[in-house]
Amino acid sequence: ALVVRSADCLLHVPTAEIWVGVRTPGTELPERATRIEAELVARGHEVRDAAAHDDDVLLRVHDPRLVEHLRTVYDRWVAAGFPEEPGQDRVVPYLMPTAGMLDGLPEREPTAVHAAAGRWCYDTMTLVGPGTWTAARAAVDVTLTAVDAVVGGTPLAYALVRPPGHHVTRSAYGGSCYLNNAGIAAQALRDAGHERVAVVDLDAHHGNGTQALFYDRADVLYASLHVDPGAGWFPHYAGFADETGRGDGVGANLNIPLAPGTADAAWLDAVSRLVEKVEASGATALVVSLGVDSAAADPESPLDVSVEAHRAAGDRLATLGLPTLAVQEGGYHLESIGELVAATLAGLGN
Ligand code: SP5
Ligand code: ZN
Repeated sequence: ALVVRSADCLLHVPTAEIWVGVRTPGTELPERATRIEAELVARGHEVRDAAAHDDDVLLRVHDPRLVEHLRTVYDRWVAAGFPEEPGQDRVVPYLMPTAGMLDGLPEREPTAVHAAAGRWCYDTMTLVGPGTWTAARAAVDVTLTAVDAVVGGTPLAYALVRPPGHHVTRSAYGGSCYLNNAGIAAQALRDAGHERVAVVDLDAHHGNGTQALFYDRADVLYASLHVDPGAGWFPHYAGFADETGRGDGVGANLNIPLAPGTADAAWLDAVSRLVEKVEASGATALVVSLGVDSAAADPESPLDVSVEAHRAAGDRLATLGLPTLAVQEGGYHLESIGELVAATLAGLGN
């Protein structure tokens, strides 16, 4: 695979995430990317730096106000005098204006930055620091550079991005994600002339953001396997099997929730069902949301999938014979993240 990367993706350094009110160490760390890159370099993959791209696709996938918020909120936060404690210089929402709170009131933009912090974010785990915007925007450049390669005839490109993206909807970020790289890739492939694009999401968590971006559309299929949100797992409110699309998008969304403890055989059966769905859709290009947090050793999911099964998943997806762009999502076990990604790409490259 052609590997596309950017040093700027390392500038987002989440020192913490706040979960159930407790400040815990960050998990979506820069070392994830350096580990993956080292492994892929060792295996002889060609590595290319991202080229700058304009905001065109980004602003059609996301609400421009979300993009502007992410671009400016850290500086506004600091200018407003937050925070006072050293080492805690991170934007954290304190109030999220839920649909139930607003209850039909006219839409208003809050004056205070500490209120704006919750206007575009739906959890307390996804903090914004000094390098967050630069890294998230660099991930978009990496993704679009990889799209260019695929459109230019490269059969398999891999966007080595962080922060990840599949939890971001049109106007709300969360789940350690800020901008939806895979969604931007799918839209860019559509714009390049692919009439139908499939997104297959292998991350252990449901990609609620990507699903939401394309839920009403027939031209982008979203198909995902993930730990059952009904068993108490993030993102809790999306990822159920009865979510099959809406309006023009009916039938263009497939969720396969898996019980905690699901291991290779059942996981690969689910991969095959995703492959069949893509085949039936008539898609001419494939985006793989390549999270590797289903691995047995991963601290963030209860799935129990081996390195060999990741290779086999790549093999099965490769039988589609489609131009393919793999985009990095989650995966938090630093000791094995490199070999998990390398194994999946080895399968995809067959
Ligand atoms: C891209 C991706 O894989 N996002 C995953 C976000 C889900 N995170 C849920 C975290 C739930 C609690 N984790 C506690 C970890 C304490 N450090
Ligand atoms: Zn995940």
